[in-house]
Amino acid sequence: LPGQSFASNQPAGHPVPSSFAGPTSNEALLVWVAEVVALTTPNAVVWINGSDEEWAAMAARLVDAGTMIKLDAYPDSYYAASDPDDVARVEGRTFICSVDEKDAGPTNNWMEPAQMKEIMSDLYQGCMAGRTMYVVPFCMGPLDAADPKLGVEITDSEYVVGSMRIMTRVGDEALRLIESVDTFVKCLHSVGAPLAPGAADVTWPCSDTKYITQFPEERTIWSFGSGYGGNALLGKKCYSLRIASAMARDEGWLAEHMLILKLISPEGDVSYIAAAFPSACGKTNLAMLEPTVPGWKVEMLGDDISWMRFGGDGRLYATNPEFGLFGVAPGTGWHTNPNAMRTIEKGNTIFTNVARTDDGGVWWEGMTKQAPDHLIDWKGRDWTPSGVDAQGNTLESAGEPAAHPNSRFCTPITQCPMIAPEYNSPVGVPISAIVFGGRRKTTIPLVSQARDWQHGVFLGSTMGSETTAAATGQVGIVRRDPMAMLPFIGYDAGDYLNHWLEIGKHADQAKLPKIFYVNWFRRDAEGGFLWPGFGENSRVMKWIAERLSGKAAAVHTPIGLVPAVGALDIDGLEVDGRPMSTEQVKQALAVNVDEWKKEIPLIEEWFAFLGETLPSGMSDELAGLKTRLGLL
Ligand code: GTP
Ligand code: SPV
Ligand code: MN
Repeated sequence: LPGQSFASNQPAGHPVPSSFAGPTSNEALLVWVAEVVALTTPNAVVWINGSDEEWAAMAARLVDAGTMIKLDAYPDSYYAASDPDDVARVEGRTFICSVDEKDAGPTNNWMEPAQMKEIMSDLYQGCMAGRTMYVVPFCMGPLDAADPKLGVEITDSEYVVGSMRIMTRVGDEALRLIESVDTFVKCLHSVGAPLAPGAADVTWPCSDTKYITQFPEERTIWSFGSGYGGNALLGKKCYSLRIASAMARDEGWLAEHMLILKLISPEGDVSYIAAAFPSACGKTNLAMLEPTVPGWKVEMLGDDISWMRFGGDGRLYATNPEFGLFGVAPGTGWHTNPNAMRTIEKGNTIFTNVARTDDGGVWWEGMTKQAPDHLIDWKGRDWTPSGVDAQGNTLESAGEPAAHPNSRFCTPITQCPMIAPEYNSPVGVPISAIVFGGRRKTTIPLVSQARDWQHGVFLGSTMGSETTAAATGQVGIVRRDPMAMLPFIGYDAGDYLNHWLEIGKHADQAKLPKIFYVNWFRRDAEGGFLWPGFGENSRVMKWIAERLSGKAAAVHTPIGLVPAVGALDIDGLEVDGRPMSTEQVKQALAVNVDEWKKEIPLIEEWFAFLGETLPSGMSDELAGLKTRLGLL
């Protein structure tokens, strides 16, 4: 089979081996499945129908094979440990293979589509030997959407099937839609570890060679070599952000790395808010916020991805394309995110790279203040808080965290006790505020508001954040992460910012969401967090809601509007059991001109890197900021 033509649109009538015919009459799908079978040579092909019985049988086989461990502490929950070298997204191996190099822009890796297909077709050749190939039809977003976004993931990983089943709407209903709509995104995934006849399998097959590749013009995804999260669950970042952002540019909507929440005031006023924070910077936690401010309530609609389009009334409506939560485990506990704990407790969860307790439960750093006396760490080794065993011998795991910093829980969104009843609405919810936020030790105040849409786009475009364990590479380095989308923009970043400006221009200005910028992660001189975060972030959300309703006061600063003295409700706010001092609140909110003067060259360097597609509106905003800081 010539690698080049494989998975491109084949003329009808291409011979389909009858044994792979499958439960569909969709010719394009059957042809594609047959082509992948011929290329990857699996032992068997299984079409996933999405039923509970199907998963029960599959999970039982996975437990028998040692791929997953059944957890006694929660119903129908499983534990998987990845290969220690396959623990996060691999941005360096992620490509946007647009036809034209300039359409990938300076922020993406690029290779000519034909060249990439040749390389990957060689890798795919026979790569499923000895394994079962699964065909997973899925729908991103509600099945009754006017324009359902469909996909089919072909994968040789049972872990991927089990996770896709939680994260997306999988199975027969999606397949029926694929038949009637007749357009779907082809998502090809292999762990890249063929099994020789009679050879023993490992618990987490993967390959040292990894490629995560998007072909935006063809709306096609090819992934090879990794079984982990965003590398392998192709409905998530590859489809719903990289491919969807290119669709959204063409069709006039937004595909964003954002949570969606519903904020309800004591009077019952509702604001829907979307917020973009980079990976492992607080989306899941804010989405499940349990307010400490009396009378305020939050409900969750999504924790990672938001698709937003204008409704007939001129407002921007958001839907969550996902159906599950793939949340960061470390830091999640009853004192930080009780709603996540309640969601997990209900079961039906796949945990990856967490630690296991002696009673068949799970643990990770931050779940409880005190670690249990004994754990099996994510590498399968004995672990104790002291690093010594009962005999006084130092353990191999000593000094290491018990759970990987990017360990995750994968759990159905419907189990979340504070999910908004309208989460499954095919039209979505009207967004009143968009919040950007990074992880910054300095400079960025707790909260500020953009003066207008263009200024808000500027704030998002210049956002910096410390890197986290969600992607491989060094952690804690401040990098620019526009709208928290740096690793997920499926086209040129300057064009992306221009698309944001266009969205603002085409709308009724009064109906556009107001834009805010937050930072939960500012530090004091001793390195401690200035702001207690988590439930206390409701104080910031309250200020945002009251800005929308015109109730809260703000003062102009060179960087935007910040809460006026007394406008942020800090009534009863305590840190470590003591009232938070007004001095500390001031420090969290401070706009420090000297810090901002240091930020300017970083923004200039970033804008220069973006190059000639950077919209002039962004340079205008930068010049305005410099003027206000007294630098021009
Ligand atoms: P992805 O799923 O990777 O996109 O991440 P996310 O943005 O959903 O991040 P998540 O909410 O899972 O938070 C990541 C880490 O940040 C966890 O360890 C949290 O405990 C921590 N975190 C979240 N909110 C706060 C906060 O308000 N203050 C502090 N100090 N830490 C927080
Ligand atoms: C992220 O890294 O932003 C995630 C996890 O949400 S992953 O699915 O791996 O992309
Ligand atoms: Mn994410």
